[in-house]
Amino acid sequence: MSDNGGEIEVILRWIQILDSHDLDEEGEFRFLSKITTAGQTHELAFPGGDGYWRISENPARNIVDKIDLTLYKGPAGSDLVVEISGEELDMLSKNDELETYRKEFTGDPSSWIGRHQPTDEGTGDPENLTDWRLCYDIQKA
Ligand SMILES: [Ca+2]
Ligand SMILES: [Ca+2]
Ligand SMILES: [Ca+2]
Repeated sequence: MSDNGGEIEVILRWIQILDSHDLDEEGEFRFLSKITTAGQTHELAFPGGDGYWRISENPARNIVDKIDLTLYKGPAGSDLVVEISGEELDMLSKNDELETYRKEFTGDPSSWIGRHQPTDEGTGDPENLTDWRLCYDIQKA
């Protein structure tokens, strides 16, 4: 296992829903994160169990803030892949899948440290997906 000697923590801060994928503009969402580093994938389903978050696409209340959920804490390998998928639950039809977020970090792990958010890389910002947005921090653990 490659280990550059440092430990990192990936912490989800907030998500925002741009398209509820539901007729009443309020969807029921659950997410799955897959953090891969040092040859291992760490999965976390949230909010967990049979739970879901009911989130409106109304711009006045479409953000779930202060999530502060640790998706991974441990050694940093030579690269890191952050992948988060989400789905909107439906009773009578197939669930709707949100666009999957995926970002690969390479090089010196110290360059991964910081806030990753939808508003700092202009058009095509990777945290600004077609139907949702997210913000997370990578910190030294
Ligand atoms: Ca739906
Ligand atoms: Ca629904
Ligand atoms: Ca960004």
